[in-house]
Amino acid sequence: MMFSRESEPDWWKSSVVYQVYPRSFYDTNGDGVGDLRGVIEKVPYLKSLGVDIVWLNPIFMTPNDDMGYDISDYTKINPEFGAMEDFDELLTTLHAAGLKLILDLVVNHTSDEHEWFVDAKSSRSSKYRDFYIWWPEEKGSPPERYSFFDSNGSAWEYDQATKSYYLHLFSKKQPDLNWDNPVVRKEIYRMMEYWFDKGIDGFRMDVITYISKEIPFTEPIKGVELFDWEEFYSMGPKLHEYLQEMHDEVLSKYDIMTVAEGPGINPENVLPMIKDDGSELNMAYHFDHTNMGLRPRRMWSDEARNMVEFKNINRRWMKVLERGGWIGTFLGNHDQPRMVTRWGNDSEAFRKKSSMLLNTYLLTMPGTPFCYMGDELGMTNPRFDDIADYRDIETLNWYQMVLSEGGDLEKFMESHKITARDNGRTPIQWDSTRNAGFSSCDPWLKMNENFAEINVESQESDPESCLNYFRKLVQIRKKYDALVHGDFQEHDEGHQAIYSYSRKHQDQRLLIILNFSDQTSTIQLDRSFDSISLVSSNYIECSLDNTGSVTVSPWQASIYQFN
Ligand code: ISL
Ligand code: CA
Repeated sequence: MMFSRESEPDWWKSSVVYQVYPRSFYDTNGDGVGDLRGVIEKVPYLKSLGVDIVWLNPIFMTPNDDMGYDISDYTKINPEFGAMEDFDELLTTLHAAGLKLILDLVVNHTSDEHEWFVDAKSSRSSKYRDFYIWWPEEKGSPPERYSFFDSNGSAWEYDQATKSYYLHLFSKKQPDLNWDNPVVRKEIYRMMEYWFDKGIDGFRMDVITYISKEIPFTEPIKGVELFDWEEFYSMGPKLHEYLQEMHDEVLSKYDIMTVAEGPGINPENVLPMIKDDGSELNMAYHFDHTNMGLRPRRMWSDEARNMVEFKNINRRWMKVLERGGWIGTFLGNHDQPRMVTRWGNDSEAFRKKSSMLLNTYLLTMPGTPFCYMGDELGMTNPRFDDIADYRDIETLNWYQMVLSEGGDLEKFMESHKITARDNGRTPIQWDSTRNAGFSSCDPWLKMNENFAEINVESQESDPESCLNYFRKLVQIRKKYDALVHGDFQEHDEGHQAIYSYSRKHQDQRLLIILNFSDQTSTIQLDRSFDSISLVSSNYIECSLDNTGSVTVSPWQASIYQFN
């Protein structure tokens, strides 16, 4: 597969992104909630990782119905996280350390406590009424639309005061904005300029693919599965018109990066949104792998670990790069379980090896790597037994739905020990003291009980630790341009467990072999390799003779250089 991109590499192509979920990063004022001063204090740690860009999840005023993805004021800092002065100091400190900062743009919806919605809801003649999407009751019931989070699954909430329904694809406290209203778009662009003028380096754009709705709503659509709704809601009729307007009005005026969180995108429909003429956004990331094999409400199935399908998905997305697009590569984030639990093996025997393998995957694949806080340590799922330990509206509302349907709660809880979003939101494990050094008081979400074994302090001093292996991989990514701009050539595509590929750019040739399994395997690569040398491996022994025959140990990840 050939797609070496000779064009001048934009800084966001060769950068490594590190995602900080501030609520769970580090608490400096003893309220059990991470804060901006906590991020400031940990900038030396962020710098030590070698990463280039920090992506902060939403830090704005919010009632926390969806942990900050329900914004009630876009230019005020959530007081739980601190004040604007703290933000200004954080930005200055990150820039002084040579790190860039991107924020989370959540403009598909606001909180229902945003002044726009409070006013819009007060009267049908409010000047903000058309900031949102209403269905007056005299038109009868609105056409069925699915809400990802709502406890009754419906995306329409009835408002008694104005005898109308309003649309919310997420919780009823997250009313969707009406992007067809030019005044809404103007307000959003002004808000974006406010943050760009403060010096931020870009935005990760929350469900940006949903902002253009199919209005007027057509007839109800029946029997749609959960992830098909992502397809249905995304890439609406005016999405490109709005993104091009956003580009012309705002994005084009700054040296910034933009990344679309892209539920519902596919390798065929995504290109217009991220083509390399820069007329819309810089890159996007998809969910084809993370949704793989999951049933509605993130119920687990063994298909979720089908490595052949995982490779097929990646192969389809490589075509986007071939055709001039750019993607973000991730396994973990604040909506995902811990990657070593979901994709690796978090048992005592293989947790470290598989964590190193997954970070090798992230840092050697094409596209910009998005590394999630704590995954550099090999942090695992907490596997909460009790629904009372969960805080995420998605899990709590789905639990209520299963309960009201008389469904199998035990099966739901067993599945969510693997798949629930809270698994990736437990506080960072800094050391082995109380609350893992995250806070002086009990945190907002229970710590993972294994923090005495898995924490930054114990790994800092261990040259063989996940943390130090992550640092090494970041340096390898920076050393070899082939890992950023090189092409992607697979070997042994059909293997159920081994993922092997080479990356080539100018005179650089790297071979990566990853064994996504507990078993030792011997494979015959589909070619021989001249003068091959080991660049890095998570095993001491890793034989590869120049006939292309290689024996790989469980969860072995090796990077070779060859001519
Ligand atoms: O809910 C989904 C289907 O399982 C996800 O694909 C969802 O559409 C996607 O993860 C969007 O997530 C983003 O928007 C949500 C917020 O809760 C998430 O934290 C954020 O990442 C609503 O703002
Ligand atoms: Ca705090």
